[in-house]
Amino acid sequence: MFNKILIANRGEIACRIIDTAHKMGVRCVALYSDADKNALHVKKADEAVYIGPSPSKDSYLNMDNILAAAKQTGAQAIHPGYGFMSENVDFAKACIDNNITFIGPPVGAIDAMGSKSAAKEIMTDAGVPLVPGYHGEEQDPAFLKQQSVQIGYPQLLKAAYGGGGKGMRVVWNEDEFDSALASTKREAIAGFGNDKMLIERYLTKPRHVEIQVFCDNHGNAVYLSERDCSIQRRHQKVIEEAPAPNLSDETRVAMGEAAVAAAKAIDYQGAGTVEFLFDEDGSFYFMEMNTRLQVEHPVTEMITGLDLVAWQLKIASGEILPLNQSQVTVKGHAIEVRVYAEDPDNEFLPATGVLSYLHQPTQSSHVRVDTGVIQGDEVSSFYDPMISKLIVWDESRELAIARMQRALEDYSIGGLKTNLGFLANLVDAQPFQDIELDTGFIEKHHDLLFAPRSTTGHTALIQAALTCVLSNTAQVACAPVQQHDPYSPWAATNGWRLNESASHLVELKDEHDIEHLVKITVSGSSFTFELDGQAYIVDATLNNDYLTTTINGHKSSLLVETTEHQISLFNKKEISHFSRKVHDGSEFEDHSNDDSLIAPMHGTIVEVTATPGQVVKEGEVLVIMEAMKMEYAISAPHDGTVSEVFFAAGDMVQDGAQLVELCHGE
Ligand code: MV4
Repeated sequence: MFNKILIANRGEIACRIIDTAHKMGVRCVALYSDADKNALHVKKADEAVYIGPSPSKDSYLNMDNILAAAKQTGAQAIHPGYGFMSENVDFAKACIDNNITFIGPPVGAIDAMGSKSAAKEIMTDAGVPLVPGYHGEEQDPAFLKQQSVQIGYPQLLKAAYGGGGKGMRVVWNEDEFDSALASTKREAIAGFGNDKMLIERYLTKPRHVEIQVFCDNHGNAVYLSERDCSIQRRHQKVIEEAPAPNLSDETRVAMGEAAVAAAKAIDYQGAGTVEFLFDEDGSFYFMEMNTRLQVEHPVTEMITGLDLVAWQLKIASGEILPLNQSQVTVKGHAIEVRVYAEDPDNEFLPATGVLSYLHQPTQSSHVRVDTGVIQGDEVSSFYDPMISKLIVWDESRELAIARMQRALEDYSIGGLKTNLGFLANLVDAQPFQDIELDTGFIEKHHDLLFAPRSTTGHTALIQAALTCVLSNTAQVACAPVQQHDPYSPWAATNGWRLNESASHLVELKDEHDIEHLVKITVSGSSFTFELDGQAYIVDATLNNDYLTTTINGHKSSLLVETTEHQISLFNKKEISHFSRKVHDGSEFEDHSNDDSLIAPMHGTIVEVTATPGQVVKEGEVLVIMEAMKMEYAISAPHDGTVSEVFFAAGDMVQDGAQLVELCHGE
């Protein structure tokens, strides 16, 4: 096994590789560009080497700088991750020439899969099923026309050196062929420097099903189940799952064995993915082979319980495969979504900005988040704007979908647009849940997937909820404070009872009778809202009937009116009304540390009624503090004796400061 490897990548995959390498006792060298000098993968690594300016071509694609970094640090091997240099034959060769192990397939295998037509030739010899068509050397247009007529329509013209959906053209009838061939060849020359064409019968509603294969350097090969990646947008995968639903066991085995045959046909070593088109009639056809670890590999890890990066390191250092085919087991169902900084309402335009708020779902054996960013990081335009991969696992697909729905509800990002709402619509969509999967899914269900998650704008909800809370008249989420003096301001049942977590739940109903549960977290003098995966940092003041809010930096004011059960917003011409419900606040009760009464926010101590040695009853007010122009009672969460008091009237306290220590008993 290696002592030290260099990761020639960044972001989540670099972090993910480092995590496994460290578990195996392997030290890691990270690379960073100007934009990544404070990135998470740099912090995680044992060493880090600057490799150039932010643009990829000057850094993560700069072969000389990468190799120089490996030699400078004594890295014995390089893991390319995915993208960047992961399928670059020249880079793989350069590693070998510098006596550095390339953690990936042999150069010959990368080369062989570089051309679609060459790959198909190899697959034909290996008995791997291909879509009926032509992928030969003869490229005379008249000859190709003959082939086109024989294959029939619709058919697909594909550039042999194309990829990711580029250099493809659907031909619906014979009349279209000549012009389609000429234009696709021109595109191929411009895009790939090679206009060799192949022709295939066009499958109109295929699924994309891929097989994970692993081969060692001793002739062993296994497949590790399959993944369905049919739901893509412009050839970018959006959601992936394993195993592929609704496949017969016979099909699974046949695809797996075909994938292994494909890998063996090119003397493959390491992790590979064989992609198939799965037709409506149950047939499957080789599409292409990817000679790298895929972005979506975690769903395979979740159902097999294997660490594929660990397998890569073992195989690259000459070990034999850890399991044979009969030892590979599959349990449950896993789903992955790719969380992106992008705007689904604006053609998924990449979004850039600072992740001013980042709340991820809690990780567990069911929920995994692979990410390369933390709150406060900037998502730049230099690299792929993926924020994270959210992966869930459960015993069945239905349970995994439910897990994903909850995880997406718990995922909130502030500071830039994300696709979280779109992803939530996707997993909620009945056609997805009914396994109506094919590569045209997003186009076909566009309206369903792009429907706003709420008919009411988030701004109005925030303004209404804040009016409700700041007006101090509404029945907001709180439990009534202990009535020790009915005339005291603390007798009011509308203050915020503290030593619970400083969160509030305001339930509003809009004019369309749609209910909205608005969770408000107080931190310092600001409020944080999480609505449909979007987080908002808000400052607000209510002076008489004027509410001024600054929402993610955008300031606005409006007239508001509150009655017993209604909040009205008068925003220029637009008037909106909300009705509200009372919550007892118990859903936010937090007894995690009952003996330490803490300040739930930054504020000033107004009165301390607790004294050391004092025996108190549950609910007895011990401290009164002021914050955001309101006063709050902090009461004893249980009977006990005050053991220590840490502050006095007039003191300023920070959010989370311990105010009183209370012990059980007298
Ligand atoms: C096809 C096809 C239908 N029929 N080939 C897209 C890019 C490359 N992976 C091959 N692709 C396709 N090849 C035949 N004969 C449909 C696609 C295709 C597709 C395939 C997998 C996942 C998403 C896709 C989106 C559009 C088209």
